[in-house]
Amino acid sequence: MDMDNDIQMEDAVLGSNDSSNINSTSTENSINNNNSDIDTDTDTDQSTVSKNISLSTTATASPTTISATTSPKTEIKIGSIPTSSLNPTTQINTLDGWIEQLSQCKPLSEESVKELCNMAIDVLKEEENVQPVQVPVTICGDIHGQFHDLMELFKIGGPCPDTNYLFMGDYVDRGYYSVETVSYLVAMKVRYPKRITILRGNHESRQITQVYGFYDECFRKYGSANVWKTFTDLFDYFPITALVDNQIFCLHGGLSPMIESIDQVRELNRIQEVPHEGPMCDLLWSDPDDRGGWGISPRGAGFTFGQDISEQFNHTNGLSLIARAHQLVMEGYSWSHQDLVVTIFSAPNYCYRCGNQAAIMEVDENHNREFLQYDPSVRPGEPTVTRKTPDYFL
Ligand SMILES: [Mn+2]
Repeated sequence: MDMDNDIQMEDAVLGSNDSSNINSTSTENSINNNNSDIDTDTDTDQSTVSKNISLSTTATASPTTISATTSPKTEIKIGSIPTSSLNPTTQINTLDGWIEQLSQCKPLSEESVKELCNMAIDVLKEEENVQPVQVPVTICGDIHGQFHDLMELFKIGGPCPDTNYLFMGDYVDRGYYSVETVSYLVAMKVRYPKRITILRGNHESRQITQVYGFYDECFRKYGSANVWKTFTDLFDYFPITALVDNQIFCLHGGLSPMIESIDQVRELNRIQEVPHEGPMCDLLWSDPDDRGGWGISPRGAGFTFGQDISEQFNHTNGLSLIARAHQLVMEGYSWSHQDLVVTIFSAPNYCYRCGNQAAIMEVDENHNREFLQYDPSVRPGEPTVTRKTPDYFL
């Protein structure tokens, strides 16, 4: 069966500084804010990418603590209450209140987002580029602002913190609820830091979110770009990979020709905007491929890597598996490279129209793996149309 030719299997392309490098064959779509349809005009999209390249040059990592300009000796955290001065019980009560509000898909106030992100920086800055994770853990792929499907994920996989979770990035863009989705996951991270791990995806970036929805959603829901800036500043602190029991290497995209060993990932300075090229970029952008060796990625960032590359990397690092996300797969998960690599995608009916199942992967104490697949949650008033191949193609 042929899929619609405008259903795209890749979730983003990156504009480069040289706009002539933008791959003209990329079929990138974006959601039109005014209706549930998807704009399939690639020319429009490429010009949007180009436009935002110049925009993004002004976006740089900013310090998390801003000194009061009037008194250089006193450092004052932005936000109503310096969160470090709250006693633990008050912090937990505050977080539980936020989680309760967010679980009803109601966004936090701008002030609360600021406070939450300051708390999250304190937690995430202590984590490693290769964050160690213990089994049992349930590993999840792209969410892309599909908040109700994230709630369905926790129903299928079991509530956090009873179940440990590892999310492999791409919380924002595409879906209608990026704000609620990323707020919820960050609040859960701060509330249960040892129970949930949230890695960075290629969409957790200033440049990409200006093109694929999160920036516009923040502006629409808060009336300014402040919340977008707060979150994108936080994204710089997200760990870029995780290592489950020294055996399963988890990351959003894939391997890099500049990274042979996991120790080299540990040496990177990750606290920055996702670069346009180089090892950190590749880890968040690359894809496995049927062709051997390294290939040029149609996304305009990262590389494709063949089975020989995966074999060498897993052998060198004593791994049994690379688990990654980043690509739409119709069953929610997909093996490649003779089971050396698995792709997990956790946004069912991606963009409310792709008709795919979602999946998460449970890894138990004995390293047994089980995939749980699920379909979109049903909710009144939301687009539920799934565009399947019209009958006349059959
Ligand atoms: Mn991605």
